[in-house]
Order: sequence, then C-alpha cells, then structure tokens
Amino acid sequence: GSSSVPHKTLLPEGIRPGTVLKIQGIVPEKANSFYVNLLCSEGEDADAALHFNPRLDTAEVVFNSKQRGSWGTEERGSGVPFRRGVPFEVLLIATDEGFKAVVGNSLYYVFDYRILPVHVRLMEVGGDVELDLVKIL
Ligand code: PGZ
Repeated sequence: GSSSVPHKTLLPEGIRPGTVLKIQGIVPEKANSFYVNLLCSEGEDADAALHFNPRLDTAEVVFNSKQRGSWGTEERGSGVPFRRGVPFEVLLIATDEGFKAVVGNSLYYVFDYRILPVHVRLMEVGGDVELDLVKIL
C-alpha cells in the first residue's frame, strides 16, 4: 500500500448528489486517529464541509464541519467500525440530504449538510492511516 499522507485529491467541479468517494486502506497497529476532510479550498484555513475522524485511541468516530476557522458541533456515530491492523473500505456518498458514510457493507452514519457538496474542491486523507486506494466514482 502507498502510505504517503496527507493524500490530496482535487475536485475542481465540486461534488453532487450521486458522487461516491471511495477510500480503502489499513489502520496501522499503532494508530491514534485518521481523518478524511472534504474542503472548500486549498490552504491552511479552508472551510470543511465534512471532517470524518475515526479515533482509535478514544474509540469514537467524530463528524464535524469547519467554517471561518471554527469547528462546528461534533456528531458521533455509534460504535467504531475500524480496528488497528485491519483493512477497511469507506464510501462517502453525497446524497440529497447529506454525506452518507458507509463502512464495509454497512451504512454507518448520515451527516446532514451544513455546507453543500457543490462547494467541495478537495478531499484530503491524513493522520494514522495507510492508504491503498482513493477513487472518485
Ligand atoms: O484539527 C484536527 C486535526 C488536525 C490535523 C491532524 C493531522 C489531525 C487532526 N482535529 C480536530 C478535529 O477532530 C475536531 C473535530 O471537532 O476536534 C478537535 S478536538 C476538539 C480536533 O483537534 P485535535 O488537533 O485533535 O486536538 C486539538 C486539541 C489540542 C489540545 C487540547 C484539543 C485539546
């Protein structure tokens, strides 16, 4: 697996309901946390339409947005469908109502839009993760 993170994918046309962002990788044995950010611009203080943040150290998966440099209200899925040392597949699907996070074969969470997907310009995957595949469908 290619392990260079952060991994950035430009989305110059934005994304729209129906867009599927597919991420396959392995959570390293010593992982604390990793993230997938859907950002509205390049650069340090970009707004985030979605911050998806599995935390192995605290056994939670945090969802949030960031606007004008400030995090919004955190949401959490129930359970942690990731394990250290185990491969995973995440699909982040833009739907009419929000971002669906599918982990493996199960719908894990729906994060209602705070920033519409048309504004997304960049997907960034980083933190403690070994990436095998990132694909826009
Ligand atoms: O901003 C991040 C972040 C940035 C870069 C990297 C490589 C990893 C994580 N994480 C945020 C984000 O998960 C946010 C979602 O609501 O929650 C905050 S903590 C409330 C995360 O901040 P971080 O960097 O994990 O901890 C910040 C911090 C530092 C000292 C004391 C919190 C408390």
